[in-house]
Amino acid sequence: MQKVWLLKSTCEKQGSQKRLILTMQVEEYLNDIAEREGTVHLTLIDPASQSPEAAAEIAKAAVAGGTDAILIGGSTGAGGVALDQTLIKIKEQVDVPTILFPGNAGGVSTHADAIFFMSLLNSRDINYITTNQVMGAPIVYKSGIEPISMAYIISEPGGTVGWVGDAKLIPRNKPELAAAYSLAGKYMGMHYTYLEAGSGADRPITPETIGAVKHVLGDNKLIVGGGIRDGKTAKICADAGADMIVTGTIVEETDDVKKKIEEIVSAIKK
Ligand code: 1GP
Repeated sequence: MQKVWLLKSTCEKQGSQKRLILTMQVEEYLNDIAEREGTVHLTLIDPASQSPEAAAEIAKAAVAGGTDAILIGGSTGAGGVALDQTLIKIKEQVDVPTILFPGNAGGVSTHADAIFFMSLLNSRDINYITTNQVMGAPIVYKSGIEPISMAYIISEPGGTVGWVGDAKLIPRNKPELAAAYSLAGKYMGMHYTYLEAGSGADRPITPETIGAVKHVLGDNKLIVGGGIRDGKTAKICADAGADMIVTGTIVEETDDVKKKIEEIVSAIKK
C-alpha cells in the first residue's frame, strides 16, 4: 500500500483544503504504519558521522530497503551547519519524514519535518530533563515543525548518550524500573516512550524489559533502539512489544545499506 504522507507546511503553501484532508502529520503516519504493518522501522543518521552527501545516499538506500522515516541526531557534534546541510541533502533524496532526535537544544533544525520532543526522564541533570527543552521550544514553535512528545529512558550499557545525559542507567535485570519510568511518562502526557540501550551497545534492551514497559503503556507507542544489528534481534524486540525499532550503527558499518535494512524490515513487518 502506498504511504500517503505530505507535509502540512507543503499543503499550506499549496493552499489546498482537499490536499490538507489527505495530509498526515508525522505522528499519525508512524502510528498508522505501526497498526497496519505491526512495527515501524526508523533509520538513525548522525550528522557528525559523514558528509551531508554521504548521509543522503545512506537515507536513499535505507528508504529503498523499506525504512519508514529518517531520524537525525547525535550526542556530540550533531548540530549547526552539519545538521542543516544533512537535512537539506536528505530531503532532496527521500520523501519519507525526517525527524529530529536531538541531543540538546542545538539539535533543533527548521529543515526537519518533526522532532522527538523528549525528556530524559532518568537523567540526574536538569538540563536534559527540562532546560534544553525550554531553550528549544521557541524554535520549534516558530518553525512549525511537528513536536512528538516522548519519554526517553536509558538502560545499561547506555553508551555515549548515557554518559552525556548523566543518566541513572536502568539495570538490565530491572524491567520494573523501566516500566515505572514509562508509566510516569505516560501519566505526564507523553505519547511515545523510547527505551535506549545506547548507540553501538553490545546488547539491546531485554525482551523482559520491553514486555514490561509495553504492558503498562497499552496503546501508547514504544520505540526501542541501541545494539540492534540483525533481523533476528529486531524481531525479538518487536515480538516482545516494540512498536518501532531504531537502527543507526549498522548503516554506518555495512557496505550494502539497502540489503541490511531489508533484512531488518522484513523481520519486523507483518
Ligand atoms: C541510538 O538507539 C539508537 O540512539 C540506535 O542505536 O546505533 O546501536 O543502532 P544503534
